[in-house]
Amino acid sequence: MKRIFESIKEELSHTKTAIVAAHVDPDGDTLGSMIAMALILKKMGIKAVMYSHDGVPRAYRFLPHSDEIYDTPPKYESDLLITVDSSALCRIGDKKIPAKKIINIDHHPDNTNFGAINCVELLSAVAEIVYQLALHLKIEIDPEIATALYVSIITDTGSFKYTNTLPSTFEVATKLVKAGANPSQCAEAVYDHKTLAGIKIFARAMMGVETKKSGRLVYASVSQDLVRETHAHGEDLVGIIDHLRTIEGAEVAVMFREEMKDRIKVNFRSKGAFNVSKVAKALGGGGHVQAAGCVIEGPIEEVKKKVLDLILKEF
Ligand SMILES: [Mn+2]
Repeated sequence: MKRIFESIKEELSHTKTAIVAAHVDPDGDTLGSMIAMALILKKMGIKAVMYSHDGVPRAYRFLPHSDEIYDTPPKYESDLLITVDSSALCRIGDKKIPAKKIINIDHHPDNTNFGAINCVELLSAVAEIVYQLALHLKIEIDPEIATALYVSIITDTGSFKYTNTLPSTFEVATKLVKAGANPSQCAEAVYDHKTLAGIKIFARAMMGVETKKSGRLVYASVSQDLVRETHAHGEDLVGIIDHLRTIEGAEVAVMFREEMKDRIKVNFRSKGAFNVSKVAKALGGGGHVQAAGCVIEGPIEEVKKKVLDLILKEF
C-alpha cells in the first residue's frame, strides 16, 4: 500500500482541482470516505468538489459538510477524479465526469482497476484506506475527518459485527475516537432516526417473508404498490435486508424491490460461507462475499424465480 500511497502523494503534489465521487445509492462508507477525502485535499490546498449522483440519504445528513455534496458533477475539467468505494467506474452514475486522471480507492474484491492509480485493499471499509492515506500524507485527523471515517467503518462492518471486521478495524476506530469521533452520537444519528413510514413498510415486508431449503434461504419483496400504500421512500427500505439475515438458520437472505415496473433491485446478504457476490455477479451485479446486489429487468415474479433458482443451485 505504501508504494501506491507514494504515487497518490506525487499526483496530489501537482493537483489544483479534484472531484471526489461517491457511488450510486450511497452508503455510509462511500459518503464518509468522500467527505474525509475532500477534507484531506482541502488541507493540502486542493480545491475539492464532492459529488454523489443520488444525493445524501437522510441518515447521513448529520455528517460534517454533507450539505456541500452536489448531485451533478461540475462542468469544468478537474485535474483529478477520486472515486471511493466504487468497484467499477459506472458505479458513480455518470461515466463522463470531466477529469484528466482517475484515482480509484476501493475495497471490493471485484474492482475493475479503472483508474490511472488504483488503491484497492480488502480492508473492512474504504475509510480504513483513507485513514492510512491521511497518515502517509501527514494530514492531521481532526474531529470532522474522524467522524466521517468512523461512520464509514460502523456502517460497512454492521457496527463491528461482520466477518470483514479485522484487528486493524478496531485499531483505526480507536484512533478515530481519540481524534474526536463520538461513537454513541454517530450510532444514534445513523440508526435511531427511522421514519414511521419506514417502520410500517418494514413490518409489511417482514409479514411476507418466505423461506426455502428449510429456512436456509429467506427472502422478502417490496412492490411498488406497498411503497405507495405506506408512503415510504427509497431510503426507508435500507436495512430491511439486514434484518432478514438475523433469522436463525438463515444462510442467505434476499430482498426484491420493484424499483419500477419490470425493474427489480435485488439485495443479498449471507451468514457463514455462502458467497453472495458470486450470485450477484452472475446476474450482472457485484459486491462482497456477505453483501451484494444487482438490478434485473423483468416482472418481479420472473426475477424472483430466476434468482432463487440460481441460489438453490449454489447451495
Ligand atoms: Mn464500502
